[in-house]
Amino acid sequence: MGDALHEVELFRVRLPLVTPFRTARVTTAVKDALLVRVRTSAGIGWGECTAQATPAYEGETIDDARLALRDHLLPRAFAGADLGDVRGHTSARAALECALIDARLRAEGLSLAAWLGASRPAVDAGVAIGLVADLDAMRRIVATYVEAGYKRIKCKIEPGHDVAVLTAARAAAGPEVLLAADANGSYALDEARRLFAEIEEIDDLALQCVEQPCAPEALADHALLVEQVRTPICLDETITSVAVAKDAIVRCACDALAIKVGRLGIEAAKRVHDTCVRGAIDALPGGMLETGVGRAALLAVAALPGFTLVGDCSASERFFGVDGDLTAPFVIDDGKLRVPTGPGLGVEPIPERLARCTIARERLTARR
Ligand code: OSB
Ligand code: MG
Repeated sequence: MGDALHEVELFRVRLPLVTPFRTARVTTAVKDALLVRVRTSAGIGWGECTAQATPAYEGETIDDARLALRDHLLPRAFAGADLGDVRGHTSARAALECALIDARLRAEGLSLAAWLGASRPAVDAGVAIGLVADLDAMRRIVATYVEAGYKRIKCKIEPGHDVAVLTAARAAAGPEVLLAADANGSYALDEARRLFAEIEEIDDLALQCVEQPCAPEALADHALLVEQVRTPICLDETITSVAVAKDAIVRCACDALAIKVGRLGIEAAKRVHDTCVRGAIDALPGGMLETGVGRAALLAVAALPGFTLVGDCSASERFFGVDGDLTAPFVIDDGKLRVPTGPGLGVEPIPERLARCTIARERLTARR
């Protein structure tokens, strides 16, 4: 961004979740995040590191991200040096990038969405539902979200808990709502083939897509599935960089991409979006259980025109309860979430909430 970086504060926050969120790989009972607050020559900016507490979804954890920031990324950033010689640690880097962009755009009075050239005033709301043992309970949850106006319901699935989950969700959701499945890479290729054979036999299931059926590195397996099944395949975990996104597209390993701004960073997310547009590949905005800080960045990016599919943009209440988010809550209105219009992210943590949720805090400067 060109601005001199003076000081960084890292806030490790912990927010209670309204209900535990179970995927094929991990159950999240409380939401941990690392907020990055920068002070630059332009002013103050915020970013959220969306790495999770455990390495079940991606290798990089919150603790990894903190050390990568403290020991590698921030010393370079304080020195005004390029970050290009640090490999990986994309979530740590993304949080810092977001905070620097936020500070710059606040100084310019420009919203992140406007800066990105994203002009949708609001984004269609979609919600993710964790695995629940009791299908009757799941039907009630689905009905609640449909009632709230969500346009897309994404059900977590795993081998052994898939077809019944999706059938119950479709029955509760009715025919209008988009229904998707997210396997979080939990199927071997032959298991995935059986899954698609079964779901494609059920009339009216009409899945929008299945997210990440096989392992993140299994590009060849996903390419086979794209060739052999009718249901659209969406890659999530696989998409760690612009180059990998291009690779997945040229190898025909996906019909759609879930673009995670928290993981890729704002500029790379925009570039993956542009790659999807050029390659005529569908894209959806992917969530990471963000607090309001990360959710603001997610919505600004999701306002870009190449997001052709409804993704994971849900209201603050979904995960944190009515007044549980760190920022003023994002609310669902007529099936949509408004894209912030204020300068930068357009939101910031409410000081008392932040203080209440912070479990560790450290201040880093150029001289340590
Ligand atoms: O696989 O899409 C995923 C949450 C954390 C990490 C990975 C994923 C998810 C979700 C929730 O599915 C999406 C959301 O934030 O609504
Ligand atoms: Mg996913």
